[in-house]
Amino acid sequence: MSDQQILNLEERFQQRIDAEIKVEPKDWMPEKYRKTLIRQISQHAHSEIVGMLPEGNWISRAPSLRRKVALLAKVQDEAGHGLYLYSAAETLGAERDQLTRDLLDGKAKYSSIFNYPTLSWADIGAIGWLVDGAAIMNQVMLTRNSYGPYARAMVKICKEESFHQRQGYEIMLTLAKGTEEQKAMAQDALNRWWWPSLMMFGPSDAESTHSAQSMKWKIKRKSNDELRQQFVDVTIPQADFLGLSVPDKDLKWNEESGHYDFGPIDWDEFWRVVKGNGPCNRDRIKARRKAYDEGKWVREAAMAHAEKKKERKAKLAKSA
Ligand code: FAQ
Repeated sequence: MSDQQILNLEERFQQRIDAEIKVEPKDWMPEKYRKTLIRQISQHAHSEIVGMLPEGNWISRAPSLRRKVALLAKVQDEAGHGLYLYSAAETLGAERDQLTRDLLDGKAKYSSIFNYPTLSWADIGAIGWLVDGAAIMNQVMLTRNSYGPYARAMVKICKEESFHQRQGYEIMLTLAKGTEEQKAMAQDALNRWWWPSLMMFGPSDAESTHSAQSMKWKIKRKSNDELRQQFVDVTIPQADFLGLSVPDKDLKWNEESGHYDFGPIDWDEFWRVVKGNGPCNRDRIKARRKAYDEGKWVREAAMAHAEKKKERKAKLAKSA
């Protein structure tokens, strides 16, 4: 294809995006659009799968049967989200096994937030409230992203994330209205998860390398900073209702802008965690590697079963 033909195709592609027409797997798309989506969708899928680990740590220690059932269901939903997202990446030509190996080899990113430890039961409440709260804030915009399979997967994911957020907030509410010791646990969890939750939205708009192009292609509809501000504005009244306070001495309501002003984010910490040097990065990858190695026989058995089924079907077709 000549450069001019590619330029024409790109122009037509952008016009379709501007007209809010969804891109589907068999449509022509610029190679960079395809690669950007594979990068973002696979990072998101990896985040869901790695995100099961900090919570999985508390399934056997949940304080009641009801809490255990809800947490099990939540962690199971996260596995499901990972699977829808890997499937969406496959529609773009990515191979699932390669995506997994990129994660295990440290080549692919996943959300910084899952590299922090869950030290107490209150952390499960804080994750549901803050981490799922931040995830929804970002993911509601993704239900309207320009790539059809990703947008459709996000609709179901957002419904489930909303249940996750509520179960987390309910845990925080129970602790905050409980004994002094329980309230202190809830406050301690908020202290530790607040800033990492704000970091989840990614670098500031000025430092965000992909935002401009992704907004033009309507993969992203809102910038990292816009979503972060929206999250702060929604979450502070929820913290007030709990009678807890966020660990930010600069936080204050700004009458003029109609938003909360908040203090500076420690971007050195963010990049340290993203680059593999957070408190739990090594443990997380080690756990995923172990699961991959121990699951080898399951993958092999599933492949052998699929092969047998295919052969049986071919035999039946021949004899018909
Ligand atoms: N952690 O140019 P930008 C969840 C990287 S799901 C690590 O702004 P972009 C559910 C970024 O990849 C949570 N890396 O990038 C759950 C890029 O690096 P690259 C995950 C980060 O893509 C809840 C570089 O920095 N959600 O929580 C992070 O335009 C509870 C420059 O950044 C999604 O993945 C970070 N926080 O915007 C599960 C949603 N932020 O690739 C269990 C989909 C940025 O060039 C329990 N993703 N980076 O090497 C997105 O919306 C976007 O990818 C952003 C980043 C907004 C995350």
